[in-house]
Amino acid sequence: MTRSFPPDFLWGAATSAYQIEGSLDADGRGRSVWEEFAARPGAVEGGGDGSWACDSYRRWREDVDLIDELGLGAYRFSVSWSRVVPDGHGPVESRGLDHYERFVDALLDRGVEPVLTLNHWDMPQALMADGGWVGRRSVDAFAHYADAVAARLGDRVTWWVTQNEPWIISLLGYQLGLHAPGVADLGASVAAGHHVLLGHGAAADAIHAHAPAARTGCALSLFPCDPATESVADAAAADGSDGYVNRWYLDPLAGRGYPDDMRAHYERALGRSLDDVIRPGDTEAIGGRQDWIGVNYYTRRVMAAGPIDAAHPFPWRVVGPSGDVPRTDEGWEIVPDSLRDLLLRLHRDYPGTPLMITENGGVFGDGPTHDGRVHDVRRTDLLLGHLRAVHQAIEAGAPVAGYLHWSLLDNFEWSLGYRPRFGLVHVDYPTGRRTVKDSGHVYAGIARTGALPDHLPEIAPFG
Ligand code: IFM
Repeated sequence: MTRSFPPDFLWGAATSAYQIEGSLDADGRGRSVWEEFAARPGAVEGGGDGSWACDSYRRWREDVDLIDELGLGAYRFSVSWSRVVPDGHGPVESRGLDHYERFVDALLDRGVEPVLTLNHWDMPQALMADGGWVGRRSVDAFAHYADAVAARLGDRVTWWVTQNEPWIISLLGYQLGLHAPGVADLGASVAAGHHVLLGHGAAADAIHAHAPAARTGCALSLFPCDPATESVADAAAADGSDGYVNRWYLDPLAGRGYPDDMRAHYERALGRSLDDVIRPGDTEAIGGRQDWIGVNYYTRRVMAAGPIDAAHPFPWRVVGPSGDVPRTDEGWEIVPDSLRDLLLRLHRDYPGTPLMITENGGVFGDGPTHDGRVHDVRRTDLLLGHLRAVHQAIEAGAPVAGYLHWSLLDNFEWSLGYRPRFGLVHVDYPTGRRTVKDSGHVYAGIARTGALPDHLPEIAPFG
């Protein structure tokens, strides 16, 4: 049976500026929090940073050709905040905007829909003077930046992602200190997450002021939370974890304010009210500006109840699945059915809001073999499994507008450096050489036809 997707379904792939661009000093770019963080000994596995990455700031034409060859109808990329407002609050650097304008025009010339992310984590380092996202001034700085990008590109970009993964920014950047800016403080993480959401609201307003027809959303890292056992305690742990990871972001974006259960967990853990952080009017400033929900889905969380202690501010633990389950090379469980259920849950709980898979993929280390090709069979399987799940969700009524695979290219995976490879296209980092992997060829066939065959034709490189 061949599964056909809706004719206007967007087939695409995703990347982000810091992870692929390199050229960190070009065209007046300012220093970002990631250069600062990556320079800390031990912060990045292998000691690398984004200074070279895939060299895409210079090779962007080659990347547009690749997107075209792959037959993609959409490409999600991020504008580097530090290229546009190098010192965070001050003048706009037009050379940075010129670059993205050329890039967007080249995509449009090829019939590729740009999906533009404003914040994929490379905040200007200068904003750390006010605490980065912990400081409320970050919201104004972000609105200033969004205004500059929308003034330049609002006439030609329809799909805007204001923030990428607010929970990950809050968790890894400010609660655990594993990402830039390397802060480890629960209270700071709550303030940062809140300001990221206020930033979404302010940016969406700035975008709509320039482009009333623009469609603004956040890309949320959504992890379905399943109980490890049938016990009541584990069910409560899964629900609590869902509040922490998913509902804390979904509900305010939908205009419902923060969920009471999770607010109570935070206030208990911090020993104080959040009233000084979440102020009157904030709920209204965040909500009602979400034209769609961006779904970044990789895996689920299997949860058990556990005691609160210094390392666990909440009464739950991630315990992982029991038994031998399929995993990526990074150990993440591969569960396509959870993506289907997640899409249906979003459709049920936030009815009428279009959904787009803004990221989905996995780490598989395959590289070129004797024939010069990359036979990444496991990535192909992961891709097909998840596309089947998306198709099932659509058949059951979920309004899914598109699927953007993470990632187009192997790239800089933050604190894990260059080891994990997520790309449909292999990148040889010393030379920058790109080789489309077998999964990329398979995806190209699906994107061209809009259909998912049960049996794949033999994989043939383009031409
Ligand atoms: O590489 C990241 C991306 O920047 C944000 N979402 C998850 C991806 C894989 O870890």
